[in-house]
Amino acid sequence: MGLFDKFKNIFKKEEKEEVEKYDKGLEKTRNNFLSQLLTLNQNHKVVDDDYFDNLEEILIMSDIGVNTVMDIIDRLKKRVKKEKIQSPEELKDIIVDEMFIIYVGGDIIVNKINYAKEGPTVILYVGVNGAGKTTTIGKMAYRLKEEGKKVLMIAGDTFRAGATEQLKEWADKIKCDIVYKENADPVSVMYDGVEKAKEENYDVVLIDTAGRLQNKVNLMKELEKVNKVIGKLIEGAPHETLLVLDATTGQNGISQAKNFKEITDITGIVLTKLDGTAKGGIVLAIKDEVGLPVKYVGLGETKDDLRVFDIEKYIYGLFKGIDE
Ligand SMILES: Nc1nc2c(ncn2[C@@H]2O[C@H](COP(=O)(O)OP(=O)(O)O)[C@@H](O)[C@H]2O)c(=O)[nH]1
Ligand SMILES: [Mg+2]
Repeated sequence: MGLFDKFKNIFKKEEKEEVEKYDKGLEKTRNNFLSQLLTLNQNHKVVDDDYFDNLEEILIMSDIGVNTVMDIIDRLKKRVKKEKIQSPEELKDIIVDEMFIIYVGGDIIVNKINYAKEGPTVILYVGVNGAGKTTTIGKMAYRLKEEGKKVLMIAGDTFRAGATEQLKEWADKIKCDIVYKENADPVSVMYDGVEKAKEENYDVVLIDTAGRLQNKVNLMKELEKVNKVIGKLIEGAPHETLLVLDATTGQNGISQAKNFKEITDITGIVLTKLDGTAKGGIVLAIKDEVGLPVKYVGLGETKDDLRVFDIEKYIYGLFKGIDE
């Protein structure tokens, strides 16, 4: 039995709601990718070079990333040879398996938040303008509050007009505490917020940051300062620095991730707007080409649309209907 059938059996019994969320969120990607794959299979009686050329193109079009696609194709070719596979029908299961393997590799995937053993856990959100940082913080705060945690949001983006207002709206909507200061230096807002969190025993602190400082060096200096100030108040903080990436930007997201990795110590990725793109294959490229785990995915704009990333549900969502 291939992985797809395995996932299908598991998900039939449990986690229905979660699976449906992924299912819906990946609809655009699946409609594009899976229909092309099925057409390809219909048009080819045998798995030959022409088949692989076409498959390669389909995978690249889903924004899986050229290098990652090459890896997948290589592995598929080896298996075809070894297992003497002839028809595309037989290859279907193996494509699912290999896409899963390319993500998981030999790694133990950790997408849990590294919570502090004691005191507040501080999570910093970075990423370019419009990636979805503020929205993600709103959704994340909602999730954590539902889990019973005492959550504080800090409006650390003091550059962008309206950014503080936007976070305040979220705070209102989900009834979350927030620290903000108009016309202030971001580091001073963060200082006040983290200090409050420490004194008033908050469980989790979510810090919003500005998307862009004129250049890489400035951003690096700013984040160094932020890390130093926060780390002085709470040992080990920030416990997580999550890079927020917009899935609809495709391969551009990959280069953003590589850049940010050089600027600061990124501990994970939040991939937003997966619901709004047909190029959801970017998840695989991030892991393979950037080497960072996707910890959360955004599957819509409402408070309920953030999910812990789950590769099994993702793969299932991508291939749902392949067996029909
Ligand atoms: N469809 C969809 N839209 C999203 C998602 N995450 C964020 N957005 C939208 O993307 C836009 C920019 O988000 P924002 O949080 O302001 O980005 P920031 O500049 O990084 O803080 C907003 O209109 C959000 O509603 C998502 O997962 N799905
Ligand atoms: Mg923002």
